[in-house]
Amino acid sequence: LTQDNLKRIAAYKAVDYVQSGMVVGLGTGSTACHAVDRIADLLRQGKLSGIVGIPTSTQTHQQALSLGIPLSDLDSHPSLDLAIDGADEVDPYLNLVKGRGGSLLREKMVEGACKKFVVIVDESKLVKHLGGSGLAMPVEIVPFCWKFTAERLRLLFEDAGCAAKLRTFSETGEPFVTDNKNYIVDLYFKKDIGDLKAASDAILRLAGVVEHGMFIDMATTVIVAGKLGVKVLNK
Ligand code: DER
Repeated sequence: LTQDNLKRIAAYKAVDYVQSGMVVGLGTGSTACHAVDRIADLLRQGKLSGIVGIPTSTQTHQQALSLGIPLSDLDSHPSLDLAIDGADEVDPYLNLVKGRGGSLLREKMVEGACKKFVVIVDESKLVKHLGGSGLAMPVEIVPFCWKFTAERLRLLFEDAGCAAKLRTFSETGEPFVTDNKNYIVDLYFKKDIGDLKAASDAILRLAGVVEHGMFIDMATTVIVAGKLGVKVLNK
């Protein structure tokens, strides 16, 4: 069972939650991609109908468009029935790190507007606590004086041994630019950042910050596909 097979298994299970007539948030990333494919399949087979998709990135918008899924946006549908998306990390309280694909702002807007938020992961994403695995904690910031904002973010978590790095394209060194024309600073922690809510508030208080990749208390269900089978974790 490859990791991609596990992602597909979790994604297909999540699509069982989609009922005809629903307004569905369509996530971004390699796991969510399978869920979008599956929804399109069921629409084509006539097993689902009347679905309206709300994409969380231009990438997902393109995929869904090419598959013929009817699309709309939050302006037309401010409240969604369900959203399905992947995650980079899931802690035991179903808090998430998202955004290593760079779509965290639109994901958080869409997933914050839905009644049920179903997260789909392979078991490698499960962690004891967020940000502890030494992998990136993404923060979307405005490009204006990004060094100033990156340094203020680093200082916030100096005690946790934080490094702040502007996300760039490896080949060119050019800054990564989000769908919203912003930059991303990735934070790397050597030690646990402790209270997530306090960390979130501190980050969002910085004027140059747009949003961060901690999705606290947002997931209602997490579907975990592992070698020994699929687990459904509910809030
Ligand atoms: O960037 C994102 O927010 C993605 O949803 C990420 O969290 C999961 O991407 P993956 O399914 O490709 O691992």
